[in-house]
Amino acid sequence: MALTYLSYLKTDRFPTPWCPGCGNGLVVKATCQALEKLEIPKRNTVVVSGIGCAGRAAGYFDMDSVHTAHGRAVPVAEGIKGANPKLRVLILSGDGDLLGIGGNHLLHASRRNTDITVICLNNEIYGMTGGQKSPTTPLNTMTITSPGGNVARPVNAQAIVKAHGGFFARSTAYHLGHMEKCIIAAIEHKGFAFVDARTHCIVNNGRRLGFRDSHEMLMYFKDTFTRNDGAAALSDVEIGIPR
Ligand SMILES: Cc1ncc(C[n+]2csc(CCOP(=O)(O)OP(=O)(O)O)c2C)c(N)n1
Ligand SMILES: [Mg+2]
Repeated sequence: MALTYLSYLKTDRFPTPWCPGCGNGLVVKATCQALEKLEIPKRNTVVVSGIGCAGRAAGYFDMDSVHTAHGRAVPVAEGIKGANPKLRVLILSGDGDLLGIGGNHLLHASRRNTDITVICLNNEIYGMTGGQKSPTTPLNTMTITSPGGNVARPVNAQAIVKAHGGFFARSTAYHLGHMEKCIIAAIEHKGFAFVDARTHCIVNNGRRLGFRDSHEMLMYFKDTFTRNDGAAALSDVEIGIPR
């Protein structure tokens, strides 16, 4: 019997711990719809997460999953792939987890071109711990640890991954059909693949920035990002799959 997207999830564990209005569930849904479209069996797929709100994702997949220590989703995924290359290994984790504490692992996994799919639930913040600035917080953005505006430039994951010949794509929680396509292409890519899945945190980020509700954050994605599939590189306000 064909699998439906919901059958990839442990729905009996719902509700998730995510706040009302959180975009993480949309990224999980797009991931499951990608798995459904690709008719990927549950048996030979492993989902790995680190720590954070996004890091809770792995526990909701009805397949082998690992909730690793903070920042360690990538090396654990590499270990799984190395031990059994027949397994398909997906990571769903946060921007802080993958690009902050785990940034060094990302650098070297992309350099090694390990055949894993990394879906970064990027809310530009450390959501779980209350809204501290993360490695993807834009310049000048106010957070609880940058009350006068973030003075550091965000990490350029696209440049890191592409410099090593890996697959990179970006989409948002508003552009769900597009996100699903990006995740499908990432899963189909042989080698290291990274999807910058922009998601919104209304409770610990958006309200501080003046958004009244999560719908306004989704409309921000709609109004800000333009599609640019096939370009050599994406600008900060573009979604797509660069060459
Ligand atoms: C070694 C270690 N350092 C710090 C923490 C505290 N901590 C828990 S979640 C988190 C940030 C997670 O941010 P991100 O990966 O962006 O996930 P989000 O909550 O935003 O989805 C931090 C710093 C921890 N659990 N372990
Ligand atoms: Mg985050």
